[in-house]
Amino acid sequence: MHLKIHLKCRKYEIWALWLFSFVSGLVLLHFSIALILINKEVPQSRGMLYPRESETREVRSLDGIWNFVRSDQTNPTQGVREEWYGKDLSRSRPTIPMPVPASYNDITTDNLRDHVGTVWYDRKFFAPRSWAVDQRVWLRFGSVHYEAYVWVNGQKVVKHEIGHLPFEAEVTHLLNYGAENRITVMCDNALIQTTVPQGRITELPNDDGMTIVQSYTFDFFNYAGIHRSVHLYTTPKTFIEEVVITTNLSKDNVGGEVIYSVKFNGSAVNEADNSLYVRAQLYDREGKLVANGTSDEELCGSLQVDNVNPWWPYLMHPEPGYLYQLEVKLHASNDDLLDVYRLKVGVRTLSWSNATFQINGRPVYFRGFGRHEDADVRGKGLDNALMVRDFNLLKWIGANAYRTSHYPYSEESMQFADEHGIMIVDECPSVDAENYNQELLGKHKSSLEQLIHRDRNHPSVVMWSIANEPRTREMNADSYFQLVANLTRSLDKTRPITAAIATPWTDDKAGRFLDIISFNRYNAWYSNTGRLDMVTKKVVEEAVAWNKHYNKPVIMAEYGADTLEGLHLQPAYVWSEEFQTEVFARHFKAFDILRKKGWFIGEFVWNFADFKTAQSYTRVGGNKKGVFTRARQPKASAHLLRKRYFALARELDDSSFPEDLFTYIADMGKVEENT
Ligand code: BDP
Repeated sequence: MHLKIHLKCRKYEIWALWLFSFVSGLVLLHFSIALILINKEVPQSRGMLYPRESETREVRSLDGIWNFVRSDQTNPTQGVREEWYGKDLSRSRPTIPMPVPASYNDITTDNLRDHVGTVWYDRKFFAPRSWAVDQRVWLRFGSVHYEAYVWVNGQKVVKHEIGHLPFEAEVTHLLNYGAENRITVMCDNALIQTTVPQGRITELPNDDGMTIVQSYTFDFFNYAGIHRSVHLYTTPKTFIEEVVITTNLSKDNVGGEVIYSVKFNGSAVNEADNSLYVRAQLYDREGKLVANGTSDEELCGSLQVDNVNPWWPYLMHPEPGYLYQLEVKLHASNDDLLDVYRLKVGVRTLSWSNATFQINGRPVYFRGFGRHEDADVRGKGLDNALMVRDFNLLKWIGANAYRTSHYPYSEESMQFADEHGIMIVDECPSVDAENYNQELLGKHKSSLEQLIHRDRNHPSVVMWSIANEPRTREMNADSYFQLVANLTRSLDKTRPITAAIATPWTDDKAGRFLDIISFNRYNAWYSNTGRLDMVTKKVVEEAVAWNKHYNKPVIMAEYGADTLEGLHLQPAYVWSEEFQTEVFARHFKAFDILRKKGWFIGEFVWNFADFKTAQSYTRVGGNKKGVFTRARQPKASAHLLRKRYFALARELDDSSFPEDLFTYIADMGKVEENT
């Protein structure tokens, strides 16, 4: 019912908003002057444990080639009104094959790339007969961008708004067991002033009449579709719904503690029966049992680990990314085993002050990247080959961290970061936020609630980023960010909060609500273009000013220069490989001055790799600020950055240089002797 009402509203909303959105910015701006933002509760996520097989659970992938239809841009709700979900899509419209997971934009040769509005997917699958008995079946999406409506066998199942985040629903009662089933998904990519991130839809005259155009201020392509894996999985009737982990270390890092809290769900269990319990067992990398215990009545407990192997970041320890396996067994009061779920756990502590950020009691200096989930053809679709290649490059270059700019990355990549000791600044999908309004605030908070719910157990996640480049000088930015930061803190007190800010510190109204200040600045690129002699001092001055103003640790979260691989110009000139290299070197000088001050705790290059953007005359095939090309090959600057990051690792973390870091030039001993 709710779905229908929503869709009906959307019919008008789409037309109303699409036709009048060009004035909506103005209207919202006017309203916002008088608007008082109210702190409303956000819906709480439930469940959503990553699908894993166990002796009580089965997992099946629905990835593959689905059938696909694009709606008429001027009639985005037609499929809903005509109930396309009630039968095979191919009976309503001619379908084309579409891979899942993938963005749909770059798959075909026509202008599907710039389609605005709804598209439809469907496919068939079998539900085995064995699933009919005594269990539940769940349908889970890793992410669909931006908004998804899902039907199974013509029955509505779930609706989810905000891309890059998982959602799921129980489908036990909707499946035909031992028979074929159909899943249908409608996906809407429209971004308006109350979506996260924001965008605008306008109607513009073209050569044949009118056309609908999506625009946005953020600098990456609004790829859309079923971006991550689709799973069916089973659980027992009474099952483990959530596991929350926190960890502690003794002062000398020898004793570890894993504190767990489990939630179960299950109507089969008598409400009054509070003698359900959890057995928790912790295994080390070799599979040896190192701790075990039984929960209290609330299903909480803690495990003590002697001679613990703490989770350390890459290059900070010879064995980075150490993970234990926690086995959680839910038992009935008569000791019957109800459900088993296993997850990886890293034991580490975080602490921060106005001058430092520490992991396991040791100060951290971040050296890393802003990144994107982006690749040729598949867009933002999950791609294991790309993910593994990217982690190889991160390790090759000596980075210890990245920010998930500008939205949550795949769960698979978060698990990979845990395993490889790469620290994550975990960012929600708010980018370039402006025209602050109540609806936007609700969704922004919800995006953080969902993100924290999803990622709270990852040792790699060391910080929450609550926004990228919000317009923090605007009216209401202070109350807006106070509410967003308060919610984040209330959901997780174990990690600090940051936001990447580009508003000059003099005008900023959000920094005081953060624990760590991150700033983005493009000296010699967007300001004083080409002036390599106007970088170092400016970076030092700005970082010092942020620190003085807020008395908090400071990170430079973005700096860089667009670079066309293969373009060489000496002396250095914008867009050339020489220029990017020089821009980096001028920043390194600033960072080294800043590092001595103590409170400067990290440098993040923009960007790890070239990526696609909307079409514009400032972007040649996309944003070219990558240290790697879009095909993940190094530009000249990558070799310089590698030397810097390993030099930092040696100085700060006592790690050694890789053998191939320096190319042989001459016998340096002899050269030095002769000078
Ligand atoms: C920054 C944004 C980032 C852009 C970058 C750029 O945070 O998303 O891609 O500028 O213009 O302002 O390259």
